[in-house]
Order: sequence, then C-alpha cells, then structure tokens
Amino acid sequence: MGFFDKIKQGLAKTKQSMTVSMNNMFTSFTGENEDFYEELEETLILADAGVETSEKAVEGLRTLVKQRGLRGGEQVRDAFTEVMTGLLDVGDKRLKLGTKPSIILMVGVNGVGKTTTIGKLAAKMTAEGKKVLLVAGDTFRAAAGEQLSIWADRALADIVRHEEGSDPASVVFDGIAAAKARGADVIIVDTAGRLHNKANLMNELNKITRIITRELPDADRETLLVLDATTGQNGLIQAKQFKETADISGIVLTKLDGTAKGGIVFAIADELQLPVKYIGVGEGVDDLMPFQPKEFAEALLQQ
Ligand SMILES: Nc1nc2c(ncn2[C@@H]2O[C@H](COP(=O)(O)OP(=O)(O)OP(=O)(O)O)[C@@H](O)[C@H]2O)c(=O)[nH]1
Ligand SMILES: [Mg+2]
Repeated sequence: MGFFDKIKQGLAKTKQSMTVSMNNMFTSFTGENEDFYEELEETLILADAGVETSEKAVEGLRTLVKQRGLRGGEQVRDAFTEVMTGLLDVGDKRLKLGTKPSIILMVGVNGVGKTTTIGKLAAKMTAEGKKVLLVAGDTFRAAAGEQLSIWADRALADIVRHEEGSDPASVVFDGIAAAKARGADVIIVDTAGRLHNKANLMNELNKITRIITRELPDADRETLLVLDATTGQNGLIQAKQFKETADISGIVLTKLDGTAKGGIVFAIADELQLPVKYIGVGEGVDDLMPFQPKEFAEALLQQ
C-alpha cells in the first residue's frame, strides 16, 4: 500500500463521519450561503477540531471564496483543503537529529502509545542504517522494560535497562554513557506515563532533562509529546500541562485509526502552535507516518 493510501485507511473513521457529510455540503454549494458555512463549522467541531480552530477555518474559506469568486463545489473543496493545510503547517515537521549521538525524549501520560511509538521509530531509523539505543526510563511499571526490550529486538536496536523501581535519571545517565561508548547515532528515552501523581511525573521529567543537558550539552534533542487522538480535547489539556514543564519540540498523535474525531489534529497544531511530527495509524511496526500537512489534508478532505 502506498503512503497516501495508508494515511487514508488510517483516517477511514474520520473520513466516514466528517468528509462524507462535507461532500454533500460541497455538492450543494451555491455561492453566498450562510447555512453552508454554519454547517461546515459544526461538522468541524463535531470532529473535534475545536471551536476556535473551526471558526478560523471557516473564515479562511469565506475569504478565499470571495477573493477568487468561487462557485463550484469542487473548487470550494480545494480551497478548503488549502485553508486546512495552512492550519497544520506549524513549525518544523522533521526531526532535527544531526549530532552523534542525538537524543529523543518521549513523554506523555499513560497509555497514549509512547513505548509503541519508540519501537516504530527505532525500526525506521535502523532501517535507514542508524545505530539506535533505547533507554528504558519507565522503571515505574513492572512490564515496561520488558515491553521496550521486545521492541528493541524487533527494531534491531540496543537497549539499556535497569531493574524495576530504580531511578529513571540514572538509567538515562547509563544510557548516554553506553551510547557514547558504542558510537550510537540516536538515543531514544522511554518515560513513565503514570506515577503516584502529576507533580511526581513532572519532577521526574525535570530530573531526566537535567541529566541530558549535563551529559549531552551540545547534542540535538527532540522532546516529543505523545497524544492519543481518541482522547480528543483531553489531549489538548495534557499538552498544555506538559508544555509548562518540558520544552516540547513536537507532537506524535497516535491511534488516529481508532477515532472518528481526527479533526483533533487541526486543534493541536493551531491551538498549541507545535508541529505534529508523526501520526500513528495502527499497532504495527509500519503504522507510524511522518506528518505532511498537505498530504494529510488531502487524504482527509478529498474524496
Ligand atoms: N490502534 C492503534 N493503537 C496504538 C497506536 N499506538 C499505540 N497503540 C496501542 O496503544 C496501547 C498502549 O501503547 P503503549 O505504547 O504501551 O503506551 P505507553 O504510552 O507507553 O503507556 P505507558 O507505558 O503505560 O505510559 C498498546 O496496545 C498499543 O498497541 C496506534 O497508532 N493505533
Ligand atoms: Mg510505555
């Protein structure tokens, strides 16, 4: 399956609920028509694109329709796709990992897909010929290290792991030392999503961040916040909390295949002004796609 078809398949539920009703709207578009714009905004909000972002989208379309004197439904659909692409086009979508080693810190609340995303990302990188080392920084949950080990095997990556309950910052310290000694290109750090409380979680992330800054002062670093698309607006709230503590460089939005409310991508990019760098469209190793605004908007909005 091609790249584009795979995204389309991953978005099937959202397409079914959102795009199908938009198709009717575009088909019956007759120029100046308030109902059209209202209905479009409602459909976006229902797909979790958020009130502000949906308003912005509709205003953007209204402007283009006027400017260009658009009449036909397909022209309007194309203009809408253009507006929606613009909303998604925030910041640098590519990972900046130029130094050797460079480091990725994966953060997010429990169950969003951090460990799975690390496995998928590691597999992509080793396939490109990079030497990847995973660090099992989630020492809180009993099965976490084992889960990461399985992914390390599958992705042909190295792993540094301590026993359950040990200090995550010290695992990260050892991981960095091992990466230097073994000449790894990329270090990917898994972190716990669940601790006794939120303050603990944020403190721990701070500790890990300090170790990285001390041990790898000049390395390129990506701090990726993983959000679960099926949690909708909750994900946005989580993101705002993480943004206060960690210097988030981008978002990975997982489980788009599992929701009819994929419009959340627009709210995330637009409200947080953080680039979505990858999307997860399934549980398999190949189900992580680099995020490209234009392809995404087309896969979602074109028939
Ligand atoms: N359908 C689907 N499932 C996914 C995707 N990404 C992850 N999952 C599933 O989500 C579940 C949780 O994933 P994990 O990677 O363990 O999540 P985590 O953030 O590491 O969780 P904690 O370690 O408990 O904080 C697993 O069953 C994954 O297979 C995705 O893109 N699509
Ligand atoms: Mg995990």
